[in-house]
Amino acid sequence: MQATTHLTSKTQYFLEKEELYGAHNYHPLPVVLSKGAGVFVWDVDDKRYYDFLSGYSAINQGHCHPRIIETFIEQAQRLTLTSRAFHNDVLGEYEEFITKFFGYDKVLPMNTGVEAVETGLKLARRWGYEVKGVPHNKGKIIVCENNFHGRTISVISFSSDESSKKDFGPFTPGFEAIPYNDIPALQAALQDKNVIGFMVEPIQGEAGVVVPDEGYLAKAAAMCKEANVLLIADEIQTGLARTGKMLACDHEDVRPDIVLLGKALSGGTMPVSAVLADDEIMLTIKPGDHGSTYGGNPIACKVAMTSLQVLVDEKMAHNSAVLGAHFRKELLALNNPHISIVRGKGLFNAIVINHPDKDTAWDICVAMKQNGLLAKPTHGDRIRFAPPLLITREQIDECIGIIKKSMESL
Ligand code: IF1
Repeated sequence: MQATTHLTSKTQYFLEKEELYGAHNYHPLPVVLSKGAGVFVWDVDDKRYYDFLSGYSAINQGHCHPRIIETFIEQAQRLTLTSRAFHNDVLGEYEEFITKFFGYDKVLPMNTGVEAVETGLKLARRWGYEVKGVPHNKGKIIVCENNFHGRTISVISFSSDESSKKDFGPFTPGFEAIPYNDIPALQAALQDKNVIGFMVEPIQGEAGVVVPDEGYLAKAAAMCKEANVLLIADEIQTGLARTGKMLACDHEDVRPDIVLLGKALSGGTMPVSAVLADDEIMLTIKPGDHGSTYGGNPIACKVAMTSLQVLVDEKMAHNSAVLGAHFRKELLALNNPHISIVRGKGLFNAIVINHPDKDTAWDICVAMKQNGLLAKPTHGDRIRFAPPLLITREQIDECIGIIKKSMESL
């Protein structure tokens, strides 16, 4: 039975509005937030919480980062959108900035993460037919079981999560799922000459922060190169300092053929995503072949440059690496019998709860909410812990105390 908590009248007021007028496509924790700053958020009763979800890693730089907000306001008062029908004085500056930042020839700017995923798949298919020479409409892209790449019909077509695809068919063909972190399975799949690409999360987020074996990405990259297959890294959640490096692929010095970015590319202010690739791939798309109304808009471009610069200036990748290791060590030191697994990289972590009552993970999150920390279960028995990357060691230690107290309260 899922634990319930006393809700104030203010909280109830907002929950009831959402229940009455909004689609029921989420099951949020019963908390109504109204303010955020750094690692903290406040609810409508002015109660303060540590945010250990960070907008699903879109808020790596912390809530309402002053430099990012200042950039947003400045550009919003100047020019918000030109569409790509005309040029503007921001897009080229941004394209130069981000391509040099990550070391790729070109960028294709989009908005949401799933649009970057769809764009990456279209680029791979275009390259497959026009450069690799795969017979038309015969191209295959390999993905991993338990993936999460977004919620469009094509992307859920290769999901292994029944709840995200049930009764949304018919689905888009041309994808083959193999087990994650399984080199022999990838080797077998790459035998098919019609394979164009391999799309993978360097760490599977939605699956509960599943970290592959050391060397998996490097071996996969080498095998893809050998097979003339594009490695497409979905760094939408693992990228931008979250795992302790600017990109999670950097842990193994892997340079993907296509990099997908989103979420923290805007520091949690607005949807900004990007696809990075070199000319051989990127120039297969010609004028008019692909685009979007808001893709590469001036606010997005300015905000993205500041969001990236903030990660560097405040050494957030280093902080993530150091405090992530400390956080996992302290979680293990709790020696709580209900924590069966602690896993992650940098400040991208999760615990797996082993308890006969399937609502335990939820109940722990409700208890942590009462004690001032917000986190949410994924897949029932896993709790993801992903605070903003500017958190301090003292704050981590306080949060370990909250987690300890909450787990012992059940
Ligand atoms: C929801 C999950 C996380 C992503 C990766 C692409 C996208 C996502 C690796 C698409 C988005 C979000 C979506 C959000 C919850 C959250 C999520 F639980 F759904 F899977 F973070 F793990 N690639 N992930 O993680 O990006 O289009 O959303 O901008 O849909 O509930 P988007």
